[in-house]
Amino acid sequence: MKLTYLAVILSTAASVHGHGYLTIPSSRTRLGAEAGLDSCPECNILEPVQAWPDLNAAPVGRSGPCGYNARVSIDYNQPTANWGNSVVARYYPGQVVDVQWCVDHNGDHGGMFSYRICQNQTLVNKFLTPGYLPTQAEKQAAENCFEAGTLSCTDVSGQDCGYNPDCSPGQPCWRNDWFTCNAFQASTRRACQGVDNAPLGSCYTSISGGFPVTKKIRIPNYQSPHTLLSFKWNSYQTGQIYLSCADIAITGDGPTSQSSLSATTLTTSTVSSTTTTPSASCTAAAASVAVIFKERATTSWGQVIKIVGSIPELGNWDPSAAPALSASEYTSSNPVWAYTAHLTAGTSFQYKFVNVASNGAVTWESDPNRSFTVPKSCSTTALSETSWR
Ligand SMILES: *[C@@H]1O[C@H](CO)[C@@H](O)[C@H](O)[C@H]1NC(C)=O
Ligand SMILES: *[C@@H]1O[C@H](CO)[C@@H](O)[C@H](O)[C@H]1NC(C)=O
Ligand SMILES: [Cu+2]
Repeated sequence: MKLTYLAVILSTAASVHGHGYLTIPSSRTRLGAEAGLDSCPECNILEPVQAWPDLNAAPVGRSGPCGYNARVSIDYNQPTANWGNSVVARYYPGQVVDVQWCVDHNGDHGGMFSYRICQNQTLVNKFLTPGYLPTQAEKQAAENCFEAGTLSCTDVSGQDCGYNPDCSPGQPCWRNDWFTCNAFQASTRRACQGVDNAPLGSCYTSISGGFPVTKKIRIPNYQSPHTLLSFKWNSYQTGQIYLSCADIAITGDGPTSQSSLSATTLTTSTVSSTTTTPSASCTAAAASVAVIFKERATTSWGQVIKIVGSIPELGNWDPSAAPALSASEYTSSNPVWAYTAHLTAGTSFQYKFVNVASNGAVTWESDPNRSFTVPKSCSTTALSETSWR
């Protein structure tokens, strides 16, 4: 896996600026920042290493698959009271989920990033034992397993896979430019947009404000009540690798909405009526919550209702990036559009519905903005049906 250790003599490009970390699902690093323990969550850096173009060459060292922040001397591979004891999100095998990392305005070093899941529970358990600090050898063994478990970007059909190491050097998806502008070395255009077209500060970094980088991953066909999703960003511009991880569950529960129940429950002999009952191990404070929106809006053929709002899951106010509602329940007498979002518990946001015509023209609902706070609950939450205004 790793060959030789090449100590890279860093140029001044390394600087003091920072950088990036996994934000959705909530990484241990994010929890460290929210607990007030980590004053620079984007500063979890493995350095100096050869980060490019051989993405697997560098030994992971003390950083491990969850990251070590030398600024604040926090080893995120070791569970503490603030992270690692319970899961922050529950997924099912094969589920396509939104993930997000946050890159600092001043620390976009280009390169490629990947999401990884190690399917060897024996190796992962070293990182789940309360108080236990994994050894360097355990960190490396786990890192090799995470590398082997890289989640292919192309597993999610239709996704733009620039910046993901699915492909080989020379292919168009093999990228080394900047995430924020697609303008590597265009210094005056630094951090102009963000790949999500989200405003600066849409996610938290301590130095210059963050731009979210939102992607989808497909959870592998693997089950574990507690495992880790590891994020790794290989910097192009500096000899640095950024690592963080989130505690997740992958269980066979599958979707709970009526429309998708059939396929997953018919084969099960013990179907119960507990589709919205949180399981005993569900940690209410940190779960991903299914939130159902229903909007009554009479539309003409070719028009689509979308929900657009202030969080990445709702397009950061960009209708072109916002999810469309489904018209599967729509009838002329009951013109209802519906959408189930998977949102982080406790998130507050504003939103509106928009009507997008087939030619792309967008009609917004009138003011004021709607607002909602995701409950800290593991159950599916259905908002009251609203009407176009
Ligand atoms: C998981 O890792 C352990 C420790 O390295 C190893 O002994 C075991 O064979 C691995 N299991 C699988 C299924 O690869
Ligand atoms: C709704 O939110 C948008 C985006 O934050 C903002 O520009 C607009 O002023 C808000 N509208 C009202 C009426 O508050
Ligand atoms: Cu940096």
